[in-house]
Amino acid sequence: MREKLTTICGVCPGGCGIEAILDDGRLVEIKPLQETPFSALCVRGKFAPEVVHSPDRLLKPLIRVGERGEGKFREANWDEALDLVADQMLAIKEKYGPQAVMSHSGRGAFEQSMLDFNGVEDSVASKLLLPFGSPNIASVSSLCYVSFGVFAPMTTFGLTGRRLLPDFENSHLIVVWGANPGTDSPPFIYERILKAQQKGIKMIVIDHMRSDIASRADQWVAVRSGSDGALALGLLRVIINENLYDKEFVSKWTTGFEELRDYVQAFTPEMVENTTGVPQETVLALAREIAGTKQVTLKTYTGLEYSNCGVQTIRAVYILWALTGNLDVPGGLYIDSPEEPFFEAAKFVQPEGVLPIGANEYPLFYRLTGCAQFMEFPKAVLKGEPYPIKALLNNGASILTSYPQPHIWEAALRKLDFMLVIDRFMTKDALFADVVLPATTYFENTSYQRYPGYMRLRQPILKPIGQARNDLFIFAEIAKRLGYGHFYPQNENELLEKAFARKPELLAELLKHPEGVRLPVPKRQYRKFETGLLRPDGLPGFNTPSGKLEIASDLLKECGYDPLPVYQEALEGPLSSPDLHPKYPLVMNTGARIHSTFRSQHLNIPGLLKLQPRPQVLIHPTDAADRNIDKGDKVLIRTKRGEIGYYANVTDRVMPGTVEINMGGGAPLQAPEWRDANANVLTDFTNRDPISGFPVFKTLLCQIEKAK
Ligand SMILES: Nc1nc2c(c(=O)[nH]1)N[C@H]1C(S)=C(S)[C@@H](COP(=O)(O)OP(=O)(O)OC[C@H]3O[C@@H](n4cnc5c(=O)[nH]c(N)nc54)[C@H](O)[C@@H]3O)O[C@H]1N2
Ligand SMILES: Nc1nc2c(c(=O)[nH]1)N[C@H]1C(S)=C(S)[C@@H](COP(=O)(O)OP(=O)(O)OC[C@H]3O[C@@H](n4cnc5c(=O)[nH]c(N)nc54)[C@H](O)[C@@H]3O)O[C@H]1N2
Ligand code: SF4
Ligand SMILES: [Mo]
Repeated sequence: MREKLTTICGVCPGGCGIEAILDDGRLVEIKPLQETPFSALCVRGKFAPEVVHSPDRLLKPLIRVGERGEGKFREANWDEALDLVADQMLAIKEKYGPQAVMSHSGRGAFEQSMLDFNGVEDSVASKLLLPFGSPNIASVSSLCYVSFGVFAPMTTFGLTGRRLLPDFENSHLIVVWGANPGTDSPPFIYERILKAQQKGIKMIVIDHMRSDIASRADQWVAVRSGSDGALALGLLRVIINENLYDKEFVSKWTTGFEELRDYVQAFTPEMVENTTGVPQETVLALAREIAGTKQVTLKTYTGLEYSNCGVQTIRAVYILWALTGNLDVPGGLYIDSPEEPFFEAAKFVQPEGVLPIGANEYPLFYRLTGCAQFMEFPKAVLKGEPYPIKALLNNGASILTSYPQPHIWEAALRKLDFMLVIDRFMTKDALFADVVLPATTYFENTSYQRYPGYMRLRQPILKPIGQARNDLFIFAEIAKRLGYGHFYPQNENELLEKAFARKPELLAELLKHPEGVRLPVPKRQYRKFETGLLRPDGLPGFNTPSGKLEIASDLLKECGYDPLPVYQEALEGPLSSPDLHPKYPLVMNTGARIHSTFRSQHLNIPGLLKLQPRPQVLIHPTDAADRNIDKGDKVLIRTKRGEIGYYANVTDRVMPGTVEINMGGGAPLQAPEWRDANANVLTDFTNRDPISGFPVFKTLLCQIEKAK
């Protein structure tokens, strides 16, 4: 029997509104919903049936019987597996204290109700362990999003990046700097940019590579990766020295301008050209264009996060936007009103007396997220510093493909006393787990999804595959066994009841309108720093320690960092490593998104694999010719840290001397070529942004040769 249901795509947290077509209870097709907001379909969405019904799905709880890493498990029932998890956690607490148990949530833990009930705000780390007594809650925020979304905007404007909305529709110039909405799932921003372009709005893209979005731009500014800080400071120098900035704004609303003016003098057009590869004339023209155009908007993201000065670079770019009069104005970077809390989340209280790991090494990270920096996990497990970690609960993450130098992480996982993995598939991490629990796809779950000004209900359209469960109820079961089950909903009715406790009428309306319901949108108010709308005390200004937009940040200073948005040349790079550069002459970037994968995911889905069967390194024709490499050749990529095999994609989309390497490979279910191609074998565990602790995933040095 064929049926059509209106729902939300359940492959990833993108939340795209779709129509699902089922045949005898099997999902056979999904299509974007027509004429409702937030209805899109990314390339991967079309393959939803293959993901959901993949023969590789985990079907039952598993308990390890072999050695760690060996992959020998026996099937267990849910109660046995969950009891074992709780018993092991309590035994470790008894022996070492609660802080010895750590959690890590990844890119598979972003479902809306998961985030809401886990008390997650800006750092995505589930708070399950706080009532247990451990402060060691961590997440992929240890290497994604918070540099751009929390640290840079909080230290500059006193608000989070979630509230900084590019106003594409009303702008006269769109600058995309270190983001590629063209490959991103979900494709909502991409659609908005394309529509704005159709209206004739100009777009400039600043990227080390001619990405999808760069190829559609009016101008592509090719910058050496990791050197954007110097470019931003160089633009600021032109704008300041040529008096092109908003003087009234500067004098009334900022601190640290004088110091900035002195600091940027070193960033002359010549210096910027030598540092970034952007020609002097382009630096001058770009500065004058941004300052001379009214209503310039900005889209940026991870492209600026992974250098030795990621947080400071993003700050420099934000400051550039503010000084040119583009903050909180129509067509600029709009400051959204804070979201009204949707429902009363459980009150998770930070345990007293013990700091999470990484709090001393990364004080700003701890101060602004309250979480552990997971990059410090191996040290805590392997060396017991600052104290031993003995157990890890890992949900929706693939640590061994995502973090730099997997052998270090593997050693740590091997040494644990207990490890839990919750996933939809058997990951490499799971091979080291004591207990593996099967998670549903969101097609199998009851939930809801909020969008700006819109809301949808997620109604299950399929029975759970095998014995898979919604992650949230797995958390609820663990919490129940630890004595605080009331923090989580224990069944689907309770989930909706609790989530909509403040808005039962909205739930009733959503049940009538599965395609979605519009929410009231507050009227836009601009230049809110003038009217007291940015501060809780209602005074004009910004919600920072000084009350001003902090070009020189008090918070950074207090945490021991330079208060100005200073540039730091890459610690490993063509300008700073005369010893390494001759042997490793190519600048290596990793991890620009591709359509067919989501980080390590979907490299076992035949339809998606067909789109790009092999892991690629993008290399310029001249560099390829120098090495006798042709398109499709197998090549070896080598860094100081390791060597792996990839396939050459010879293309002028990358600049000469630069390569871009796909990430996500390195897990057991993947196609063999990908399974052996873990980009993080090449990256560096110790080379980090000192503020965020994020690893430097771009701008490292490598050599490439044709494989024998
Ligand atoms: N070299 C290099 N490394 C990088 C990056 C880079 O650019 N270069 N990018 C970094 C970035 S931005 C990120 S975010 C991290 C990604 O880091 P991860 O969080 O490890 O992301 P994924 O590889 O997507 O792994 C997510 C896992 O969650 C599982 N999953 C999916 N949905 C669900 C669900 O509903 N429930 C459960 N329980 N599991 C689910 C998937 O099967 C998969 O195993 O990688 C980082 N690593
Ligand atoms: N299909 C798909 N969608 C995804 C993901 C996925 O794996 N697949 N991952 C999701 C995740 S985890 C995240 S965090 C978001 C990220 O979303 P984005 O930040 O938009 O990520 P990318 O698409 O990699 O775009 C980053 C761009 O920055 C450029 N870049 C890299 N280094 C530099 C640099 O030093 N300077 C400049 N100027 N540019 C640089 C890259 O070439 C690339 O074009 O995407 C999400 N969406
Ligand atoms: S971004 Fe793609 S996979 Fe994710 S929800 Fe949307 S259509 Fe589905
Ligand atoms: Mo990410």
